[in-house]
Parts: sequence; C-alpha cells; structure tokens
Amino acid sequence: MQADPTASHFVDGSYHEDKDGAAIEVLYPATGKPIARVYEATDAVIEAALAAAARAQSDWAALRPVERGRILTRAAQIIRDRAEELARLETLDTGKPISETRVADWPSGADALEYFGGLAATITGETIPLGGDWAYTMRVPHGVAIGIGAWNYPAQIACWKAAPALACGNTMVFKPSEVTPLGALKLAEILTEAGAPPGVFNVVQGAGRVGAQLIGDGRVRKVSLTGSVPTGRRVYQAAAEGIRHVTMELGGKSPLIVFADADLDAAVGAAMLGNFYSAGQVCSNGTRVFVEASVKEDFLGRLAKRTASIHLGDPLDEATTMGPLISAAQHDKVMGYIAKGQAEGARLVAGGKAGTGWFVQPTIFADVTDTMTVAQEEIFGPVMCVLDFDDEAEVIARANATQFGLAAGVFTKDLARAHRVAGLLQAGTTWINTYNLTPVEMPFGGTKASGVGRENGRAALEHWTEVKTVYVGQGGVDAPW
Ligand code: TXE
Repeated sequence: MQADPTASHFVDGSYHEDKDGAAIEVLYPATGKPIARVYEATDAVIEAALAAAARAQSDWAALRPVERGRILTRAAQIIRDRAEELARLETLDTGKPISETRVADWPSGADALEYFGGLAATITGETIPLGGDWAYTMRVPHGVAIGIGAWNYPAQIACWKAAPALACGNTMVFKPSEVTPLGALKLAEILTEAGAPPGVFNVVQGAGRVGAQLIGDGRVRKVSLTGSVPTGRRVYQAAAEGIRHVTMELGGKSPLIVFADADLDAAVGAAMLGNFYSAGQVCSNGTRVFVEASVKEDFLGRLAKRTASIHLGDPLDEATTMGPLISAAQHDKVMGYIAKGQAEGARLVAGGKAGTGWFVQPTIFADVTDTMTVAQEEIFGPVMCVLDFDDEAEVIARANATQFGLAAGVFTKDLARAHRVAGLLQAGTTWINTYNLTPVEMPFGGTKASGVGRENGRAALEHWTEVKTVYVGQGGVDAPW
C-alpha cells in the first residue's frame, strides 16, 4: 500500500520537491509499515514558502471579500466531490477507521471552508461619532500567518486554520505534524484548483525545528498552533519575541459530570464518544468522568456492556469502530499510563491490554481518585477514568482543580442545575446533555493552560484580523500654540 504525494511540499501554487531535507517515512498506524515518504523542508523550501506567502498577501487582501469567499466555498465543494478518496487518505495517514474519516475529518474541514467563505464578505468595522469629527475602524488581516498542526485531526486542523485565515485576507504557511503530512497537501491542491492564487496557502513538511524556524521569521505576524501544552509554551514564547499574535489549541483533561437524574444511556454514549472516538486521541475528550455515587454501579455496568461491542480492526474495514494509536511512541505512552493506573489502585473495569501492533483496548478505570496520575495528566488514548462524587459544589471544585480548561460536560435533567454548573466550570466549551460536538458555527478553544484565542464561529474572525482605526477630522485644527 502506497500513498506517496506528488511531492513533499506545496509552495507558490504548485507541488514542490527538495530531497536534500531529511526523509520522513509516513507509517500506516494499522500495520506500522511505510506508505509514503516526504522530505523535511530545507532552508530553501522554508524561504520559498515564506516569500510566496509574503508576495501573495497584499493582492489577496485586496480582493473583494466575496471573491475570496467564493474560492473557499468552491474548495468545500471539491472536498465533498472527492470525499471517498480523501477519507481513505486520512485513514492511511492517521489509522482512524474509515467509518470516522468519512463523517468527521474532511467533512468538518469542508464545513469550515463553506462557513468562513460565507462570512468573508461580512467582516466589517464600525463608525464612531465624535461630535463633528468621527472615526471608523476596519478589521484588517495580520498578514503572513503560520499554521502548525497536530497529528490527531490533520485535515480538519488544516482547514480550521486555513479557512478563517484566508477569509480574512491572510496568507499562510502551514506545517502539518511530521507524523501525518499527507492531508494538508491535498488541501493546498484543492484550494489552488478552487482558484486560490499562488502563495496564498503553502505547505511545508518537518518537525519542531521547521516549525520554530517558520515562527521566528520577521515576515510572520500570526501563529496558530494545535498541539500539546509544552509545545504551546515554546511556540508562544517564540512568537512573543516578534510580538506576534497567537492562537493556541492545546491539551485537556476535561470533566464530564453525570448527575443521578441524568439519562444514563445518553451519558454512557457521551462518555464513550468522549473517550474512545479516534482511539481517544482528541484534545477535548471528557477523560475524567465524574458519576454521582448513587448511580455509579448502574453507569459502570451499562458502560462495560457497550464498550465490549467496540470492534478493533483494519481501519479500512467498514465494520471497524476503533483503530490503532498513531505511533509506537503513543502506544507505549498510553500503556504506561494504564500500568500506572493499576499500580496506583484504580479498578480496571474493561480493557487494559495492548492489541497487536499499535492497538490498545478501550480501557475503563473506576474508583479513580483526583490525585492519581491517570486523573491528572492527558493520556491521549482510549482510557476513561470514572470518579465518584456526592454533591454539586464538591464536583465543581474537583472538576476545576486542574491546570487545563479546554472543555467540560454536564448530564442532568434539571434545567437550572445544568446552566448553573455550566456557568461555574472553567472550560472554553461546555456541553449540556451531549459531548464533543464541535460544529464550525460555534467558537472552540480553551482557557487556562488549554489555550489562547478561539477557532470557529464568528469569534475566530477576531483572531485572524486586527482593528485599524481611522480618525476623520472635519473642522480646523485647534492647536494651543
Ligand atoms: O505534539 P506536539 P506531538 C499530546 C499527546 C502526544 C503529545 C506529543 O499526548 O503524545 O502531545 O505529541 C510542532 N516550534 N498531544 O509531539 O509536540 C510539531 O511538529 C514549532 C495533544 O505530536 O505538541 C507538530 O506539528 N512547532 C494535542 C505540532 O507542533 C513545533 C495534540 C504539535 O506537536 C515545535 C497533539 C516548536 N518548538 C499532541 N515543537 C491535543 N491535546 O490536541 C513541535 N512543534
């Protein structure tokens, strides 16, 4: 099985190869075997991409917004027309089941292109009366932006960054994760086919070194990262050197609170979606499932039964509902956490074992306490921790006792309580009686160590533009001397 792209990079409107960079072998997570090879961007490739983005930016920003929007909308349609081929490629890149990549990854990317394509022509400023004189504001693009992606949702992340960035008149150099380099190249190809001028969206390959080099360039005005908290800290620091704008979508250890009056089957379904989808490699997962003590055993019984129906297997097989982890390193890391959970006294209710290759069984720990490592650190694998609680104030305090603040969930039939708890949880996004739905119309992002800024929704427009103010003098100048 091979999935070699036309070339490693996409620069200034076309595929671009330079084999002087170190080779990056792309491994299919289901087999661990190579399916493609790309080459890390050399200094020459990085310079070509940045120069192209800088050259293209003023003309792109000067286009009528409705024309920029039309290009993005057209790209969304091309993605939908090529849905099956793209889903297959995403499965090869990530190991996620085809049943997921058909409905979640590129489709969510297409939604972003369509949504921000539609919004492009609505980005306006305000007029400010000053008593005779007046002022007006414009929302102007930052200029050249860098997008840096993680490996868990490579196509979606590329689209979620490119769509608002381009709608607002920025140009972008995007660096996908070195583990999943393939999807972003397709996005560049599709945007170009849709009419994006050369240089508007470029893709270069490489790991942290290439990312750091891109961020450090003097032409760059904005950096948007999806990744882990330690990388976020590094990227934020580097961006600060050049006083660059940032959006940071980082990790989480989100609470999902199930009160005794909740629809338990719905809560079980949400807990499973929020821990096992994409083999648990989702930043907003509700990995600390707090269940009110009186319904805990009932909840665990239903959960264990449904978890047994998860089908691990070949991600290209339609019947597979969970794939492998992304890499050997991630597999070993997750197995390490499972061992630690057991050593620290958590009760294993399901799973706990490695499958063949990089597969890990969907794993449930019960009787987890707040101080256990598995309750504190982001595992990024199919490991659910169930903790008990007795009352509302207690569970809110415990849910908030973390450095993270990406997401949260609350299940209850009590309307007042649902909104009260949602208001008190320290999270960028809180779901009531559902979990992990991230439609593009809704802002998404974290508080505390989980991030800065927001993606999606109208809120994203504020993070891809800045305000320019113009004061208009209408009378003479009243100088005191
Ligand atoms: O992520 P990194 P990695 C967690 C997950 C995983 C761990 C490490 O637990 O095991 O993080 O994964 C680029 N300047 N999450 O190493 O390092 C890097 O090349 C500029 C959770 O894949 O955060 C990649 O493109 N760029 C998370 C991107 O940053 C740099 C999603 C993310 O890499 C850089 C991913 C630098 N100095 C991993 N160093 C979530 N919660 O969503 C790295 N990069």
